[in-house]
Amino acid sequence: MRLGIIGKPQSGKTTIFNAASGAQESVGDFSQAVHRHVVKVPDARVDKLAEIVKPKKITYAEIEFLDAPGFSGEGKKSSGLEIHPDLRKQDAFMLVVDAFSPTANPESDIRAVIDEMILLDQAMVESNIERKERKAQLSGDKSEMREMEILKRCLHWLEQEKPLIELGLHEDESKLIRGYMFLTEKPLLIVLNIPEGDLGKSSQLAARHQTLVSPGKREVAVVCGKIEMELVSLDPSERQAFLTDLGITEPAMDMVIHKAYSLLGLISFLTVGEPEARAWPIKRGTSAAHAAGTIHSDIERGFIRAEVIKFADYAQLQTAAAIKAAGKMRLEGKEYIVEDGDVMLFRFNV
Ligand SMILES: Nc1nc2c(ncn2[C@@H]2O[C@H](COP(=O)(O)OP(=O)(O)OP(=O)(O)O)[C@@H](O)[C@H]2O)c(=O)[nH]1
Ligand SMILES: [Mg+2]
Repeated sequence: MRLGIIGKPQSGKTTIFNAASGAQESVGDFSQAVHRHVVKVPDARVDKLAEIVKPKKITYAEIEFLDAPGFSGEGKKSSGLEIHPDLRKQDAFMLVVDAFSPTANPESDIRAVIDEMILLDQAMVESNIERKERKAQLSGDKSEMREMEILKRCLHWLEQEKPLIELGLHEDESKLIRGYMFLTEKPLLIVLNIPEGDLGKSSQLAARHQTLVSPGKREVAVVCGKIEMELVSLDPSERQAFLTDLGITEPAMDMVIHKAYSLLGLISFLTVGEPEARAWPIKRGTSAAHAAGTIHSDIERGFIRAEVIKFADYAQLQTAAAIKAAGKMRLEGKEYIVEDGDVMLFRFNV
């Protein structure tokens, strides 16, 4: 899954990128440089399974980050915006907001970047309507006409300065316009980048911005990018002392990655055996058969049944014998909807 890091210049995008990835790209150089990195999604459940089974290999779910410039922070006044083309290919965005500098104005910066995303989408809708409408009318092609009708609804919505994710398109409608890769159709994680001195106030700051949250569409996280970036560069042993010194219990970046993961609509099922303990990302609502298909298409094709153990039961009982004796292993069919943290074993026959 891909997550684009966006924000106005000098908002701390690369700082947050470094904090999330452990990379050491230079910050504060006004370079507007582009960076990419694949990050493991920390998962204490995988660690626990590995501790119990001691597999040869441990594999976490992954997110690919893209740190890319292009937004100006000028909002509706901006002109000639040019964003990195790969930003359109992201599954969701992390909008980094300067809440650390003395002149910071997070509310207006958030609005400005969202306005710029709206402007970019609007330009794309307009040029496509212009280009394709006549052709659709002439051909009378049903699906082209339908696409036009949806594009017009999108345009009307964007003109009201609202992001497309709030338009409430049906799934089949979204599918018809998926190819345009509209920016405002994607979920947004707003990251308030606060100064070191405000660490103690993180939860109040988060609470103050709760109105921005919209389940499945928009989330808010409060982080001090600078501290988090220093934190990932330390040895694990030094890290704890550093955290204690600052009076914080855990790195905020783990929380940010988890929020991003769930904003992408993802959950994980787990597999464990002697070769590997592993987290598998799937969309919430995926059936057992489709989940099996993420491992291998043969397992989906030859699916017989799934043996499912809740992670908490596995962690507590630990051995197959104890789990079975306690009646904590359930047999599920193809249609079973997989839940976050299910430890799964698929029986199949090809
Ligand atoms: N005090 C403080 N300064 C920060 C924080 N995060 C970033 N900065 C500073 O803000 C400046 C810009 O940080 P970058 O991470 O380079 O910002 P950017 O958004 O990547 O900048 P461009 O790529 O040039 O648009 C640097 O001087 C950072 O040290 C923070 O949490 N606290
Ligand atoms: Mg940068």
